[in-house]
Amino acid sequence: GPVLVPILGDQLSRQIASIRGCAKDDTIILMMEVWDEATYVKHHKQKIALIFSAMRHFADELREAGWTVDYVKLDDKDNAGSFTGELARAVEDHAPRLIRVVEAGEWRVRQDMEQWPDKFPCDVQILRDDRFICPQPEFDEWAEGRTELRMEFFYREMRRKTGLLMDGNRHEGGEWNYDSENRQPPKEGLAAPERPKFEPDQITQQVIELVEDRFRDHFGSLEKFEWPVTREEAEDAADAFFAERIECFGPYQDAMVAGEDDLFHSMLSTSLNLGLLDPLDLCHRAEQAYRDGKAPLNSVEGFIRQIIGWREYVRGFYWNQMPHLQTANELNAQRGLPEFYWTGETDMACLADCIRSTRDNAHAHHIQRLMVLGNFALLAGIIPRDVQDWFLVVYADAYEWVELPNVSAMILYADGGKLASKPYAASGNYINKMSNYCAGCAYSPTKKTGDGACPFNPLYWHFMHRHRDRLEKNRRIGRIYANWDRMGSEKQRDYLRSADRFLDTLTQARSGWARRKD
Ligand code: FAD
Ligand code: DLZ
Ligand code: SF4
Repeated sequence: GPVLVPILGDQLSRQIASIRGCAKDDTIILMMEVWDEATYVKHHKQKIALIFSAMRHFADELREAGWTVDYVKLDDKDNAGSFTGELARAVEDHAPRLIRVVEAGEWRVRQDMEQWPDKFPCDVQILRDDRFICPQPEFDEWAEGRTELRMEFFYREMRRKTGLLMDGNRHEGGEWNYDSENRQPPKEGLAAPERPKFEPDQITQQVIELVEDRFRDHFGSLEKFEWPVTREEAEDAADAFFAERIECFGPYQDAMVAGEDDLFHSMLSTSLNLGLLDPLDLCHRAEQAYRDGKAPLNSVEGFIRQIIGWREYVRGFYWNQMPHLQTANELNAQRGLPEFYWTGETDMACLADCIRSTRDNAHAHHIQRLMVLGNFALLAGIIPRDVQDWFLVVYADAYEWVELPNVSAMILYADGGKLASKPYAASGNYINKMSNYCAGCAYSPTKKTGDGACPFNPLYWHFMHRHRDRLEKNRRIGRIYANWDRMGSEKQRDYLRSADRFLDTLTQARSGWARRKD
């Protein structure tokens, strides 16, 4: 029989290891739209549409290149509903001598995959996903014996390994990291050049109809579907970023402007995670922009750090820390997710805008995820599992390997500080400085307690107070308690009472938004 090559929805690259070295006349490529994957959480409608459309386009691209593709659509009458079930059907149909597959990106799927050698009457080869720069054994070796894992040191290793922004052994410009130059607040009227929008073609339109029909009760809007769905479109999106936006990417990386949903961000995460773009290739192009004098070092270094630093690092961290990362709750957070995360109905202007963008675009940029949506969840003590489900559902770029470390470890400190040196807790002052949200808000960021005070202010002290035992010992945050003690007990009581009163007003989300009840 032939070689059977299953390609999962986030493996849409013709350079993927499972296809490399196969012969066209001896290989059947299997792609599967399955109910299990589409509903293990109730993904944003745009996320499902994006993945199905990109899968269908990729199958066409493979066929045009001469490959044989067995493509199973969601509505095909005999669809078994799961990867393993569909693979069993394909094994019946094609009687392969070998199944050759690249390891799944997510724990859940890899558990299933590891059963395949026992389940099927042919050889099964599970290959390493070499789209990532750092192989897992290399990460595990680096992490071994360290109690704290810090991105910065890992990142330097990746710079040496890839030679990006290196001049022999010297790092470009004399600093490894230019983050301190990447924190400019938005100027009045700050806006970015329009990025290319990709009109849904016929394939995408069909998929959108399918999603409207079959996933009606999922979160999110499908009105504005503008994602690149092919490698060609993704390359166009990257071209536009390198031509028009990378210059300001660095300085305004942490800025937020109401109604400006992308600013100078690349908007390439969905394409990277699907496999339409290659991470290392993007980094080389960024470096070229710097060498050509088209973009400053702080922008280019920042962009490269997000990819060979953060992106590689969270992936290594995920596999290093699973499965307990999923259940870690070191701060013992016990409050259910507030309903407004789904409805956007809150008087807090910053949160309302971030949730609107999330609903309309299946996207929010990094600092919105971290310092608004994440910061609130941290301060309010929301149950990690609830927050994880929300982030996994709502973003078109969300896969557990990248979502979970960012949510559990980066924003919630639920891992007790293995990944982050301190919780990213901030009061309204930070959001006021880095955005124009507060001018249009029912609350005042300068009012500390009582009616009309920005809820982030009392929540910040409530958080610090309730975690004093743990955080006071932390070098990077412990000094805060001197300010708290200096306030005196009356002021402290004001803060705590204001926070409690606010927390009492939160309505918990009804169940059924994130997971199916079946
Ligand atoms: P840019 O700002 O242009 O950055 C360039 C690239 O760097 C991104 O495309 C992405 O691939 C990578 N990158 C940047 N930051 C991170 C990071 N912290 N971790 C991993 N990669 C990073 N990113 C996802 O791809 N999927 C997720 O599910 C996801 N969940 C997140 C949850 C939280 C709570 C936080 C704080 C961040 C999360 N991120 C996630 C990281 C980041 O917010 C997105 O990658 C980014 O907003 C995507 O937009 P962009 O392509 O315009 O990014
Ligand atoms: C996210 C997703 C969705 C919604 N649907 C599918 C699908 O029907 N078929 C598929 O192959 N992949 C899908 N994916 C992406 C997978 O969840 C992703 O490839 C694996 O979870 C990675 O481990
Ligand atoms: Fe957000 Fe507070 Fe500013 Fe309102 S005042 S926008 S709640 S930070």
